[in-house]
Amino acid sequence: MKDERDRKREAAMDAEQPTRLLKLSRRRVLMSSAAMTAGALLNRRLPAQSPSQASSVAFNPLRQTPPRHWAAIAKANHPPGKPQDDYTPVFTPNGWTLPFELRGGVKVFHVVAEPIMHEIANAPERLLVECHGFNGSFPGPTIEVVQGDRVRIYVTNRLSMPTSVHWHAMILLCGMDGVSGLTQPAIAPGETFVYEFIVPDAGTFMYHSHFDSMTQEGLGQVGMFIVHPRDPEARRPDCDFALLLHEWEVIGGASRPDPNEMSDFNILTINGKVFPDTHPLVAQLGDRVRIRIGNLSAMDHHPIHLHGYAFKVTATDGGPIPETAQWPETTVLVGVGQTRTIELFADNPGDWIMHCHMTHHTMNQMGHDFPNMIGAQTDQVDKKIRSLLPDYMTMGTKGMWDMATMNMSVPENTIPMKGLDGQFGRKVMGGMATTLKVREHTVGYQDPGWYDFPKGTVAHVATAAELEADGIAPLAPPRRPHDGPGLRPDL
Ligand SMILES: [Cu+2]
Repeated sequence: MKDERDRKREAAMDAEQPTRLLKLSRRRVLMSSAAMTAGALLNRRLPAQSPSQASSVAFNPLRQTPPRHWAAIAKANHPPGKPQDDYTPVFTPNGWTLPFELRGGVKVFHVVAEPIMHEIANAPERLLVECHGFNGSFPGPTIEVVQGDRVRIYVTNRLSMPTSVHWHAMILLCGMDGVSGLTQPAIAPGETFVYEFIVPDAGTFMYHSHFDSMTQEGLGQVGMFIVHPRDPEARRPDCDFALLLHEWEVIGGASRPDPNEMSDFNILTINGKVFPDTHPLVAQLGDRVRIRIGNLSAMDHHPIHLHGYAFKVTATDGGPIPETAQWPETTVLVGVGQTRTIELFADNPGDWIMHCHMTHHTMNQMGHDFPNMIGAQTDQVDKKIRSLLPDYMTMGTKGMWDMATMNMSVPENTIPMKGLDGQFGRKVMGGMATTLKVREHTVGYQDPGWYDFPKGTVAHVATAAELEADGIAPLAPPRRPHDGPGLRPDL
């Protein structure tokens, strides 16, 4: 039987949120109110901060919280940060940084949302897509400022549909958040809106459409927004890279990515390019390297794996991670809508691949909806079909690799087989991958070409003498799983 208090509580909730009550059982209501009571008691027991603890945190009006003291931030009145003097400019491989004009101490930017043709891969296997972008490119140009800068950003809509721009993960006054319908009207085609704010926090942020996000973010209205710390004592990296991850479904022969696709993506890009068209990250031996990775893919989180190094995740889109809380990684998971900043000390020269470790994300348009032919014996079938089609050959019996090495004809504007022609042959990998090239001498971020391996440091075909010395039997011909036991000694 319900007691009087329950009846009153339910009646009160009913009045406030009639739909919510339908979903909450009385038991759950009681449990949540019990949890709230416990939480309140626990809160009361938390020790008060001692005066010494409080004063050990230096006052920084840019980081005042809570509530954010916007007036104090405005009063701080910092001069506009200068590239080189105040920060090491970020390098966006295959991309560019949006220039600004200084007007009365304010950095003025102009962002233009527009439909574009974008080249994902260039000749000989070329892929052009009809997408959206900012200022003629996908992803949009990197916006780069210094914490405390006052910025004024004009956004012009040259699309045939309304739009808006959201400054992703930046903590701003609500009216500058760029969420159409909620914090501002949508920007109509042909209109220009203006956003103005003082940038309160340093970090790796992004910007993207917040109107019909599935369509517009999906079609490429995305970009990176880098804020360097104002603190002159902050450690500056020698190289600073900005990478933005994205994904599309582009059906073979088509040029319009399908933003309605929910799960099957076949074009996975870093700064709008697929490997091997991604420009390498070039660092000099001894450099402190910072790599900022953002993910505005539609549906996939990407575990980005770097060879040759263990790095530390030093910041997320929520802010810097204290040094004592950082741990080493070789793979960093960058979820949709997240940024991760990693840092490493370039002490291991070479050509190091950096790629999403989801194997389908490094395959371009190959491997999708393809029947599983691995290991199939098709000689007899092929012979029969050849009487009708003289060049016929069943493909995929040795995986995707055999297809990548034959010059199969594919629809125009399609890149199923694009892979790397490296100094040791063809690498069957495309999509979400790039390389970190560490050299003794570099010229800016210019691609230094292939790594010149010191003699005797590359894995090679074992010689007869090596095999004999270590008692390894020279290799047998290929076998099939049911050809009898393998080399396990107990079988
Ligand atoms: Cu991935």
